[in-house]
Amino acid sequence: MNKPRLIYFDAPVSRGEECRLALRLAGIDFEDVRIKGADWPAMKAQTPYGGLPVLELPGHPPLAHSIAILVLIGRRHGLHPTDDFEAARHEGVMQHVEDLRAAMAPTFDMAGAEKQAAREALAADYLPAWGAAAERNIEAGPFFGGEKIHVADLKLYMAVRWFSSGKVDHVPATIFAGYPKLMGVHDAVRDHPGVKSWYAKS
Ligand SMILES: N[C@@H](CCC(=O)N[C@@H](CS)C(=O)NCC(=O)O)C(=O)O
Repeated sequence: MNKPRLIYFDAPVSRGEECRLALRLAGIDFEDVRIKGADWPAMKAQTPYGGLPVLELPGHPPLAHSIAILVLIGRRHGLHPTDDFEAARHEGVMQHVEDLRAAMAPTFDMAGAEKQAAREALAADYLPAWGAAAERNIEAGPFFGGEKIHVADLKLYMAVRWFSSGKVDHVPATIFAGYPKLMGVHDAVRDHPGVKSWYAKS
């Protein structure tokens, strides 16, 4: 292995895409390994914890769990706070995004009326509470920690972008529209030159 490899599914979404964006913003030349769904079952047990993304760095065992990957990239490349308390605050909001994904996850295996009821219940209660909690933890903006982009912003961006896309059935695309700081983080990441350059490449 000559250069870092980021292994994820073949889709520009979620935990894998936020790690790709972090590597891009860090200026790291990496191999963007995209796994087809059909190949995953045979690979799953070979990964550290049975999930993707996995980051492979020359000279190290594979690293899993998106927060660990993001924090490592961030610490090494100026995309995670150097102050330990502020760093922990950023790790907290990243866990907040993981909590959101965990709340949504059971609905992926549902269909029909069951899925609709579960999603509408989340949209009525959990999702607004999630947005309000994110909002009150964002300081002056435009990013989570202020003027500078960090890896935590990438994780917030991917979460908000997912809902704003309108592709989450039975949840209004405007679910987070009432949280201007949260939407501000989304917009600031979307408009960041490094992020724009990643999407311009394809
Ligand atoms: N805590 C892990 C979760 C990893 C995870 O569940 N990844 C999903 C894709 S976003 C996955 O690998 N799903 C397939 C599976 O669990 O078999 C992280 O933050 O990376």
